[in-house]
Amino acid sequence: MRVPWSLGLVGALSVITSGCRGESVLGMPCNDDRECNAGGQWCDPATLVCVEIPTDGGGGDGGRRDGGRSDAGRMDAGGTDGGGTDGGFDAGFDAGLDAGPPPPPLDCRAIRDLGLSVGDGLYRIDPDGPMAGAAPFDAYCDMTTAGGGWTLVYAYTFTAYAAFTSGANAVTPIPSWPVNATFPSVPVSTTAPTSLTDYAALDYARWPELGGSFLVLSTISDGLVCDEAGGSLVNGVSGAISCSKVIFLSGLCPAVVPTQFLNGVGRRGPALNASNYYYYWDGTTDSNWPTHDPCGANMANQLIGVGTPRGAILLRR
Ligand SMILES: [Ca+2]
Repeated sequence: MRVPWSLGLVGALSVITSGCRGESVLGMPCNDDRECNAGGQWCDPATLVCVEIPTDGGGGDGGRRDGGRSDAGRMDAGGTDGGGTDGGFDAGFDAGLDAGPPPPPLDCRAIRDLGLSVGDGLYRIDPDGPMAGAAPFDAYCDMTTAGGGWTLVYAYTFTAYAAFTSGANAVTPIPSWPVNATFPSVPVSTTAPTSLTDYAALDYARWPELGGSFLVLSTISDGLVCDEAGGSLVNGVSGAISCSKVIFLSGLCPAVVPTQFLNGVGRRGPALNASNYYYYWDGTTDSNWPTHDPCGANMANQLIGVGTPRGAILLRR
């Protein structure tokens, strides 16, 4: 899969810093610079041992930089090939590599703010920062809706869309968010989705890293942007939210937005509430149904007959 050049770029940089980030591997045998990735180290081609990168300039470091770049130009770990974009990457980063490659951006908003967005798609991010925590990963960024900079953390479909109000219907999968565990649940996902149709969810414990504002997109209801106002979706705190409707699919209730986030503790999933459920992420197949009512009245006002019924939650700082 081809990726925009800046994806190759951020993917590239993350390859260098992925793996045993932050651990000293000085003196360890190696075959590749990436095995000596603690920063300031590389695989000496003469000895095949991890050593400190020489700090002297001159012609001698040309090979080192080339080696780093050519490895970096591929997103080997992710299976995506940015090879065709090496030229732009090389040209843009020749000057800066002596200081070490920059880490992947924290999230989609950072990519947007850095001017590196090339539109909606996959980007390598590292939400808990470089040199610590979890490894970088590829995330889908919405760079166009409501200002862009949104990181996709959850994409889902339905177990029984055609019988929407049946108890058998639920969103699927569900994130690892708190719900009443006594009910039979659809599968729980902790793998970041790579597109709006890659039905999966980033580990819910990591959602706060990506910000408290959220964008809800669905092919069967209206799109919302919400900010925390006491309630917090990412922290599972029931309370007030401040929302605006940004996608008008239904033609219904254009002025109605939810005003409360309700966490999933004690129920079958969290919900956004207006006069009643607006979005209800019911994840159980024995009862209840996953309301997607653009009028926020817990009615079956979702669009019917949609070819790819689905929904998504994206986050932004
Ligand atoms: Ca159900």
